[in-house]
Amino acid sequence: MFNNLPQNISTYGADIDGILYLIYAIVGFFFVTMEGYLVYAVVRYRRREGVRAVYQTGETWREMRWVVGLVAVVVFLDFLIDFRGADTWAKVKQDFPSGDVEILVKAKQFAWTFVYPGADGQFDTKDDLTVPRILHVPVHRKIRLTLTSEDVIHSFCLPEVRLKQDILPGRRTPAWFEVTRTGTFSLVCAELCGLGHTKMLGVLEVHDDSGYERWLAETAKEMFE
Ligand SMILES: [Cu+2]
Repeated sequence: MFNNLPQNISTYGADIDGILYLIYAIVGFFFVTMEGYLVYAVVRYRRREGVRAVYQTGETWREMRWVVGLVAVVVFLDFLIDFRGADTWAKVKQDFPSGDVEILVKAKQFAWTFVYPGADGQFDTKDDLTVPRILHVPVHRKIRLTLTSEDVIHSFCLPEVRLKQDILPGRRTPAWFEVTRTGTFSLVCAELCGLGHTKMLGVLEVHDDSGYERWLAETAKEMFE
């Protein structure tokens, strides 16, 4: 019923969705409880014929018990989410696995360009492949990205992979992912980067191994012949 997220095609997607659902559950519980009590109180204490309102001075310490108690509960829940989130953060943004495939991502107003190291496996050599708009990757492989921007702050976002990473001009930002199925998926810029921001669309094309090798060979052929 609450599953309105895009489909998950990433090895770490379930971890991120798990945190979202945990937050949904906690916030949902408080929302229903608090709003429920509000409605109850409005009905229960409404104005009624012949019933006089009572003036209450309040009791500081009794009220403080409620405030302190609820703050303690919320802080506890916050730690719960942090503990759960810390592992996922480390997995996605800190402990980068060595990549099976390395790709340089260049963002600029308003387009994506992807650079593949070519047959020699080295960047900045003659056989580098420069590909506009479509990010081609093999399925079930660890993809290491280096994200760069030529002008302003962009955000590299693959919704189905659950990866979103800001890109700052003048910096090389690492990212990684591994996809679990082949197909065509969305790639967007998730940072308002100028008037053409919404046109800054790309495509994530996930091939099987042989399809990827074939694509690499064909692209190299086209570029260097
Ligand atoms: Cu952008």
